[in-house]
Amino acid sequence: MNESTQTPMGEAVRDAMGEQIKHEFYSAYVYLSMAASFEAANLPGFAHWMRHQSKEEMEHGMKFFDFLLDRGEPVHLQAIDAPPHAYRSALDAFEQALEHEKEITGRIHDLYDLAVREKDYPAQVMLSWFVTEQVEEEKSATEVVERLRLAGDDNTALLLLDAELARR
Ligand code: OFO
Repeated sequence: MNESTQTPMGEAVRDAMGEQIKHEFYSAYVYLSMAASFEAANLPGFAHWMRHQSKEEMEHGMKFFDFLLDRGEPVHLQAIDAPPHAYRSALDAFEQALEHEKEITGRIHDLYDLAVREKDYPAQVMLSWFVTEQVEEEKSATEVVERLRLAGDDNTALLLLDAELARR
């Protein structure tokens, strides 16, 4: 292939974005694993929420993938770790989901810091979408965690919440 004629990205930002593709697809795996666990537990609404989330994560990964290609940079995909697959309860799964989102928020903020330090303005603009998105991601996981805590051991409340999440 011809060499790119575009303004090159700094190596640090390029490598960190390449790494973030892996984290986003790992997130997709985490949610897909949770979806399987909810399907097995006969909670299709929670499973639907997780499948939807998993698809969103793949879209996040593709945003980084396309951004690197749009900048004329190479993409070297990395191995994705296996996700956890055992959850004690719906609450346990959603608490893990929330913790995972907080970790991703930290990674996005680190990436943004790096783009600022490297004076990569297009990367800053692109990453600002992710900064906003992480607020939404933490909010939607927190909402379910809090409602599961309210439901406690009440299976009727759990099934009502399952029916509600099926409409996501
Ligand atoms: Fe859940 O936002 Fe991407 O990883």
